Formats: sequence, C-alpha cells, structure tokens
Amino acid sequence: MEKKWWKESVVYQIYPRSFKDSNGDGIGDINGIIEKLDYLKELGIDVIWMSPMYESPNDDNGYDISDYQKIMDEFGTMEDYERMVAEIHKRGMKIVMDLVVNHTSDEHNWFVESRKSKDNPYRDYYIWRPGKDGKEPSNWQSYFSGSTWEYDKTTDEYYLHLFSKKQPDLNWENPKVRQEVYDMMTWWLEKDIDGFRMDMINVISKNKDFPDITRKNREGNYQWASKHFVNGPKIHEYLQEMKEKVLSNYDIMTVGEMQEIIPEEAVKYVNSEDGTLNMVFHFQHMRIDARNGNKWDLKPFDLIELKEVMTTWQKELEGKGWNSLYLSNHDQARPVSRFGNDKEYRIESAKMLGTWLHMMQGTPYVYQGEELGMTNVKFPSIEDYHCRETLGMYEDATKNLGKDPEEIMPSIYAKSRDNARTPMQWDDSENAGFTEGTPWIMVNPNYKEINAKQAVNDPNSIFNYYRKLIRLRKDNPIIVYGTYDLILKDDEKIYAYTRTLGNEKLLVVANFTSEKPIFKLPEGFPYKSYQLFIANYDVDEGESIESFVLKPYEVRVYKLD
Ligand code: TEU
Ligand code: CA
Repeated sequence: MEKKWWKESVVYQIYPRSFKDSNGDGIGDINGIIEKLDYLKELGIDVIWMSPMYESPNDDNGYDISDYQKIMDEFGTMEDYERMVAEIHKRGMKIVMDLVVNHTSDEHNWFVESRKSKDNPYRDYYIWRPGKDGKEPSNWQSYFSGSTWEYDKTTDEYYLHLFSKKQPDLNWENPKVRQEVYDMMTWWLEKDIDGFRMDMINVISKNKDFPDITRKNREGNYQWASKHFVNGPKIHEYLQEMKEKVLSNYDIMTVGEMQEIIPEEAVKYVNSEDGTLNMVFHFQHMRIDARNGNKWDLKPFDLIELKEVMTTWQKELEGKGWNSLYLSNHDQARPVSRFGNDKEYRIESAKMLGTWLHMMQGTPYVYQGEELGMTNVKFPSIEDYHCRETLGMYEDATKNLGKDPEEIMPSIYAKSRDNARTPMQWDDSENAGFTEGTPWIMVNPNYKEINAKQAVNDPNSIFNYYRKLIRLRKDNPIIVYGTYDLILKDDEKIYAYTRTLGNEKLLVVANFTSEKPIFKLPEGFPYKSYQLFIANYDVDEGESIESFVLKPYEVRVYKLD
C-alpha cells in the first residue's frame, strides 16, 4: 500500500472560539492557540485542523464566511495567523484549514451584490428562484429547521440556503463561482497550509429543478430533500476540476465532510486511482443512537450495528481508499458521554474508545478536550444554548409541532452541538483557565476535576494514555497499514478485531459495557506467541489470551507472532 504522511498522522481539531482566550474578551483566539502548541506537540499531534477562522458575522460560529481572505477580528490579525502557521511548522506539525464553500454568509460582498437586482453581475453567484403559488419554490427543509428558501423582497425572489438563512448556497453551476473558489484555495495554499477539511462538500451540486418532495418523510410542512443534493449530478465533475486546477499542484491532505455518504459512493471520491479527495467524514456511526436518521429522536446504540458500520467502511475501502476515524468533532456530543460511561467509568471508557478507534485502519482525528475525557453538559436553560441547529429545532418543535419543552430538553442534553463547544478545560481556576473575562458560552462545571493541568501531571490520565497510543502509531507500521478483520461478530458486549501486516497481528478486544463479559478467542485462531501492547487496566501478562474476563470498559491490545 502506498505510504503517505497523512495516513501516518494523527489530526487534532481546534474549534478556535472555545480553545483558549488570550485577551480576556471571552472568545478563544489565535494567540491563545499559539500558547498551547507545545501542549499539542507533547500529545504527539502531527496535523492541526482549524475550524473556520475567517471573517464572519458568526451566525453559525464562522461557518458563515463574509470574507475568505480575512481573519475574523475576534481571533486576531493576518500577522497573528502567519505567526501561528510558522510556530506550527517550527514544531514539525502541519495545519489544515476548513473550506466552507457550499455557502457564504449573507454578509459576503458577493451576496450583498447578488441580492441588489436581477441583472447584477453577482446575481448568478447564488441560487435564486421565483416563488410558486405565493409560496417557496419547493418544500425542502433546511438542516437547521424551516424552509431552505428565504424570500427577498428587493427582487421578489427566493434564495436557497441548506443551512441558516444567513448562509446562502453558492451556485456551483456558475463557472465564475468555481474559479473564485479555486483562486481562493490557491491563495491559502501559497500561504503554506497543508490541506483542507471541506465542509459539506458533497452537497454543492443540486438538482436544478428543485422538485417538491411529495411523500412526507417528516412531521411539519417542510421535507428532507437530500436526494436532490447529496452526491448531486455534477459533484464529481466539480471535484475533478478542483483537483486539476488546485489540489494536484500541492502535497496536501484533503478530507471531505459528507452527509449521508455510504462506502460504495465514498470510493468514488477517495479511490487512489482517479478519486479527488484523500478521505471523507461519514456520519453512519453517528446515527446509531438515533431513530429514523433523526438525531433528536434518541435510542440506545446497538454494538452490533456499530460493528456493521465500522467493518463495512474498513473492508470497502481496503486497498482502494483511506478511512478517517473520528468519534467527535464540534458538531457531535462528547463520545465518553455518548458511547462510554461518563459517571462510574469515565476514565476507563474514554481510554477504551480511544484505543478501539485508533487501532483501526485510517487517520485518527482527536477533537479538543477528547484527550481529557471532557463530557456533555446540561445548561440551566434553553437561553444558555448558542448552537443554530439546536435553537432551530427547539423553535420548530415548540412553535410548529406543539411539543412540550420538557420533552425536548433530554434530546438537547444528549445531542446538542454545544456539548462539544463548551470552553476547553485547561486548569481548575475560574472559567477553567479558558479566559479571564466572561466566556462566550458556559464552562462545563466539572472543570475542577477534568482539566489539562491535572491530566498532564497524572501518569494514569486519559491525556497520557492518548500520548502513548499516538506514540505507538509512530513506532508500529501495523497500526497504520495493517489489514482489519472483525472477529466475534455477534457478541453484543465485546468489539474485537485484528490487524494484520506480514507475519504480525494485533488483537484488539474492547468491552463496551459496564459488565464483565468473558472473551474467548475463536477456535483455531493462529498465533505462536503474544505480548501485551496497550491496555487501560493492569493486566497479568502471563494470563492466557485463549479466554479471560474483561473488566468494565476494559480494552486490551495484544501483539501476536
Ligand atoms: O456540518 C454539516 C452538518 O452536517 C451538521 O451541521 C449537521 O447539521 C449536524 O451535525 C447534524 O446534526 C458542517 C459544519 O461542521 C457545521 O458546524 C456547520 O454548521 C455546517 O456544516 C454548515 O456550514
Ligand atoms: Ca480573545
């Protein structure tokens, strides 16, 4: 298999707003990030992915960009940015920027012009349609609830926005738009960045007819219409063009965030022959605790389903493309609260989840605070939430669907994106050492116990365990390049798999429960000798691997010859 630096790397995601505030305004910033680069180096990180740092009115925390070539004032200046890149590179790390080009902010100059008149030169930069029978051009529902169409009275037409109404969708059909995007990407690459994480990249090509959804697929007036824009008609054409004009000129890494992507479609994007991107972020494992794909409709997750999802991705991409491995990011609940046990077994289960994920084939992504086992939060009131998606759902559910707020709050506690956006917990001082001012969003009250200062100094912390996990990757090519195979497919408590490279094997055994299930090696499983590689509890090294009892959330990895 072809060796690549981005296959061997571990990526750390920074959500700048919540990472570290250096000037007391309550908002994380670039100088704050620079202060913490040594912390990331100590953890062993190779690549840092920055959530958007561009100029933005912050309707969606920077995912609504008003100028792609400026740094958000609150985060600092272009000089600060350049210094940060130099400091990252000086430490032997790389930087990946977020590329948000499905939409801009409505305050982007292109849109300010576009909405002025039907013959404005920028009109066609966005997607405008006349209404239908005095209503929206179609009954599509936006990701943040409500219609995907917003009426604009200046020209008596509607514009499309798959996300908030302050995030109008760019018209990728227009070659000028595409060229603007490619020029902007090149401009950043010339500033020495090392790649892009591409926001919602598989929805940029839409069915231009914008047909109504006739069979209701959800409550309310607006319906999910993703079949008309996910992996749309011209998506591969656009990405091939982007590859030819931009990506192929640089040794960079690319990862495309892709809604509703399944492995057989993903191969078209990431295959090493004529694919366009290195990796995709899929959402299939993020849906196993939701009913009917509705993230707010909670259900306990099923380990068998998790095995199916992960194994399908591992096997379908094997030898063809490359997987990204993540359990958390700025849009997801905290994994230790979601898939582990953030009460009795917080430390054990966080280590188990990290091990289970990092030992698979692919590039692991660590989201800020995951290395500390940061947990979900319950804010006292809906007023304390900031996330666009959460507020949109709350409003829709209470106003349009007549639901009781009490009924909705448990979903918000479990799934709100704000769970991931509470400030990074640096120490046990006020506001967790994140800011000397008032944080823009509430700090999780558990920071006295869960914080980086404690973790760095505690040899048994999740942080130090992650360090070890990451170091092992550097010294053992099998972790990067070994082939994955699932064993014990039907076990409901234990997730076990192997990795194979040449004569070497890794055996990974992970208990996803607070019970004590017995692991039994499948009969005839070949090995000559074994050695403990990493584990989250003390293990008697003489213990046979043929059969053993697992402690709650125990994980063990053995190296076999
Ligand atoms: O996310 C797209 C996306 O799929 C989520 O917002 C989605 O709505 C949610 O996770 C599912 O419940 C990207 C960014 O990561 C997100 O922060 C932005 O809000 C969004 O695009 C718009 O740019
Ligand atoms: Ca600040």
